[in-house]
Amino acid sequence: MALYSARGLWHFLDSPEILATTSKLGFGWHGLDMQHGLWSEARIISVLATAPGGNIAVRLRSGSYADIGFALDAGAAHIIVPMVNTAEEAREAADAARYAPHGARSWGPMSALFGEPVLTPQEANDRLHLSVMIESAEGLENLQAILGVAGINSVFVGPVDLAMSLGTDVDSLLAAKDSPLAFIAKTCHDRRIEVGAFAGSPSRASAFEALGYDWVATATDMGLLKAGAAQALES
Ligand code: 3PY
Ligand code: MG
Repeated sequence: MALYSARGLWHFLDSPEILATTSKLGFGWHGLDMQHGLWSEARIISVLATAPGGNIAVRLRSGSYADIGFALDAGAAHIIVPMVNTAEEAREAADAARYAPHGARSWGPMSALFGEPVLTPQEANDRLHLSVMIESAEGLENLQAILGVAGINSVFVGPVDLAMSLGTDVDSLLAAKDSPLAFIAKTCHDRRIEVGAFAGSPSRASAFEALGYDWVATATDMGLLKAGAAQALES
């Protein structure tokens, strides 16, 4: 079963209001981007304290123990770790994200401050969805080893970084015969691991879905704002 029921919206702007407004429009999930977007730690904490957690994914700045611990303490149920290039990096992320005996996360049920129930370590481990980003030639090369790491729930592809790393561009990568993007989807599915991708536009979202991707970010808040503004000016 797919992680999310429909296409997602990617948020660069750190706006609880945009999140609240768009969350009523039927997107299947919302990605909050701390790596390239404006989301600060304070904003993530306030949004996770009030927003329904189930369909929010937080893309972290890095896979460091500190960044992973921060987002989970703040109440994130799904974290996306960028640039996971080796099995070792995947193992470090999986370890940081779960409490013993499945990992080495430090106890931090900060969301209890906002009235959320305190999850037991087991409940927190079970609830967590950990996605690792494949977005480099090295990550692609090490895909099988990365997928072999216990505790990785899904893969999220960053096609822009991947294309740059492979010396091509996203549309060529999507259109390529024997595309590495198709290889990633098939390899994940062979191991019963779901695979998502940042698409950034509905047409690219369709292209990813045609390659078998389970969950895609179909648009960005900034993209929609610009497109809407341009359309208003034209008409
Ligand atoms: C990429 O395409 O590299 C991304 O990280 C998308 O945000
Ligand atoms: Mg990237």
